Formats: sequence, C-alpha cells, structure tokens
Amino acid sequence: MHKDFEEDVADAAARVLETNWTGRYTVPATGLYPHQWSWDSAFIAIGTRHREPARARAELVTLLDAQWSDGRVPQIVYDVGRDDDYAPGAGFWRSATSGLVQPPVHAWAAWLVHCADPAGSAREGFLARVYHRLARWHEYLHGPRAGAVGLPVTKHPWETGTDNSPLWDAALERVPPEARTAIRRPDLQHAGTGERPGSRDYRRYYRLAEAYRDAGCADDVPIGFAMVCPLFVSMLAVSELALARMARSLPDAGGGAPSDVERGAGGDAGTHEATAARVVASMDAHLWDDDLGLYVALDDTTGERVRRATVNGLVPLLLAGGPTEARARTEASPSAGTTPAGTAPAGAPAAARAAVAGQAPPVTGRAERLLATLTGPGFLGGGPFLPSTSREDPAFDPALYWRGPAWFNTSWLLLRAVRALGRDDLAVRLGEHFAVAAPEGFPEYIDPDTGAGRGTRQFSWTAALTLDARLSDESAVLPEP
Ligand code: 2M8
Repeated sequence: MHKDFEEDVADAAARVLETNWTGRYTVPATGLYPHQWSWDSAFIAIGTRHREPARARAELVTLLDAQWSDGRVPQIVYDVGRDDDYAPGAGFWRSATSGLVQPPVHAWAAWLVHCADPAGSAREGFLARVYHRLARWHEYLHGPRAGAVGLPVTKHPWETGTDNSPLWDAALERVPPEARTAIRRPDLQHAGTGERPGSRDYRRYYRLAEAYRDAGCADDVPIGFAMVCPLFVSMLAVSELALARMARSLPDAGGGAPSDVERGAGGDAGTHEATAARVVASMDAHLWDDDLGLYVALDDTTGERVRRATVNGLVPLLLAGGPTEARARTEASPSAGTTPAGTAPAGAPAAARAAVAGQAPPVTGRAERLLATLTGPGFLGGGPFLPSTSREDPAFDPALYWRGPAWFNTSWLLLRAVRALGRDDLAVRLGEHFAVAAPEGFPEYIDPDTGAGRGTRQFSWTAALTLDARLSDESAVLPEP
C-alpha cells in the first residue's frame, strides 16, 4: 500500500482517539458508549502507545484507580454526568462503576505499553504502579471467580465482551425474560435496526444484573449464569505471562529491589508462569472440541460444553505452539521463573523457547488444528473477513452484533497469533480487515462478507488497533522492550 495512504490512515485513526479522549481516559464512542469500558481501554492503550505513550499509560492507570477492594476491575467506570446516555448506568448499580468485569486484557496491554516507551515508563514508575494492582485483579479471577474446573467464570454475557454470542444462548434460555427495572434503550439511537440485541435479550440481561447487584456482587451466590469462555481464559493466560515479564523487569523499571519483586504480593515471575500453564492445561482439558476443531465454552452450572463454533474458540491460538506445549513447559521445568529475562528454561519445548526468542515456533498439534479451522469454510475460507460466529453455525447473522459480524479486536488477536507462528500469508489476510477501517469511518464492526461498516462509527478500539496493525512489526505475542 502507498506510504502516504498509510500515514493518512494512521493520522485519521489518531484523530478518532484524540476526539474520544476525555483527559483521563478514552470513551469507546462518544454517543453509544459515553463512559470508560474495561477491555476497550486495554485495546485503546495498545494503539495509543505508538503516538502518545504517556496517554496510553494514563488510560490504564485511570481504569485501575477504579479497582474494587476485592481486586475486580469493573466493566464500566461511569461519567455520572452522562448517566442518562447509556443504560444501565451508575443509578442502576448504585455505584460509580458497574459490578461486572470484562476479559483481562490489561496486563498484556500494560506490558505492550511499557515496551513501546521503556524510558518514559521507567520515569513514571509505570510498571511498579500497575503490577500489584494487576496481580490482585488476577487473584480475584483465580479466587472468588474460579468455577468447578478452576477456570474463571463469567456471570453475565456482558462480562464476556461478546455479549450475544450463541455461546450464551442455552444458558440465557434458563433466565426468565422478566426484569423489575424499567429498561431504557439509548443504544438504539446509535446503531442500525437488527444490529443490537433484542428486547427479550435485554430483559434477561437486566434480570441477571439485578440478581448480581442485589446479592452485593458476591460471587458465592448463584445467579443462574456462570460460563467459562475460551477468549476470556486465553486473555488471562497471556496476561499472566505478561505479569511474569513485568515481575522480572521491575528492578530495571524503577520498581524496587529484586527481592521485593520476587516476593511481592502478586507472587514471583515463576508463579505467574506456572499459573498460566495451569490455566492453559485446564482449558486444554475442558474446553477443546475435537469435532469442531476449536475451543468452546463450558457451562459451569450444568458441567456441559457448549458446542458452538465462534471466534472466541480460535483465540487460544495466541498461546503459541498450542496449550499442550505450554503445559509441557511447566511439567518439564517447575523452576521456569528462575531463568533470566529473555531466556526460556532449558527444559522448555521448542515452541516456548522460540516464542521467548521472538522466532516462529514449530506449528504442531492443536495449533495446527486451530489454523485449519481458521482457514476453513466457517471462518476465513468462507469469505474475506473473520466472522465472530462461524458461517456454518445456525445462528450466523452477518449484521447482528456478535453473531456474525467481523470485529477488529478479534481480528487483531488472531493477527498477533499468526504473526507469532510465522504465518505471514494469514497475517496478510487478517491485515486486510484493517484496510477497510478508515474508508468505513472506523466502524464498531463490519459485515464479514462485504466489509460494510456496522454499529457505531469513530469507534475507539477500531482506530487503536488499526494504528497498531499498521505501526507495530512485533512478531512475538509478548515482545521485549
Ligand atoms: C459492547 O457491550 C456493551 C456492554 O458492555 C453494550 O453492548 O452495551 C460489547 O461489544 C463490549 O465488548 C464492549 O466492551 C462495549 C463497549 O465498546 O460494547
């Protein structure tokens, strides 16, 4: 593509982020989403780091300032002055934040933000400011949120970030579509007909949110929805590995003596790596679907796997070499955390060693199956863009929110995964997704067949991840500074 065009796209993306910046954080979209959203801020920081690294750091620090005392990082931090513009708002939660959470992309984002400007990060003591808070966030997910197989459960479709994915249909069916709250839908003013969840979905969403709020947002009270999501779990595993990188870097980044880091409240680097490997091993054991060739969700209430093919189930490809490789890594080397930064333990399999060294690991086992599914007829083999729900799933709808449209954050996640695996051909394919962003006005999502924009426009994570896809040449999921 022509260099001037590339620069125009990057400038246009940066302008969207500038417009949506409030001075402390970036709203996802000024009309539809007028507050700070948790995983949006992580994706936004990943893009903003290239041009405004200090702002990227501030984005994450502002979010972490809203962390609850139990460690949770809230789904939404409200601008109470705009409480009428989005529902449910602070009035519903009786709190300045939502009580729910979203996928834990934050530690990974913080690491990428640090890597983009290590000197600025060190000057601000950024890693030291965020590390322990991020570790407490993960402890909340590993503790009160742990379900039957030890993986964190999401207690509401809003927590998954992929709100109306068919993965949640069966569990939602059990929730009575009756809420006590009078439901307002300001969202419908900002998206086309048939693009947002329907009123029956919303009555169930509110019913669950009311139940959680009324239980004081306590996690030991069953509210009728507890799902393990492969996308959420993958983000936790990648972020746990990011915490390990941070723990090792902290002495150099102004974070204190090495002994503080190794024994800090968040645990030492080796503990984070062992935790990541445990999470991946559990995902591998409980969420893999050999017929569909991807990971699926698990219903923690019934113990049943939800056998639906969605992009959520491809995201574990980020764990380079496949989850089995990561499990082998811990089993082979329980003292993995004692190796110096930038090296892999001697007992680590080739994939882990290659990933640390920033080289493409060999593609074996489940990674190979996931690549076959990614390129198969349900996903990239069936059309130009990566749909959120498989084209072969009965619920596939190219216009309806998470039930078919292609989203920029999931294409970005898979782009990172295939780059790390050295699959340049697929990186080019997924990169094409970002070519339509600027011409379509940085839409929230696109039609997976035509690339036509859908949902709201001037959407922050679309702009941010377009910037990152254009400006970052990192090939490792977790690069070095
Ligand atoms: C969408 O979710 C919100 C609720 O959190 C909504 O539909 O009102 C999702 O796409 C979610 O992933 C995203 O974080 C949020 C803000 O962009 O919008």
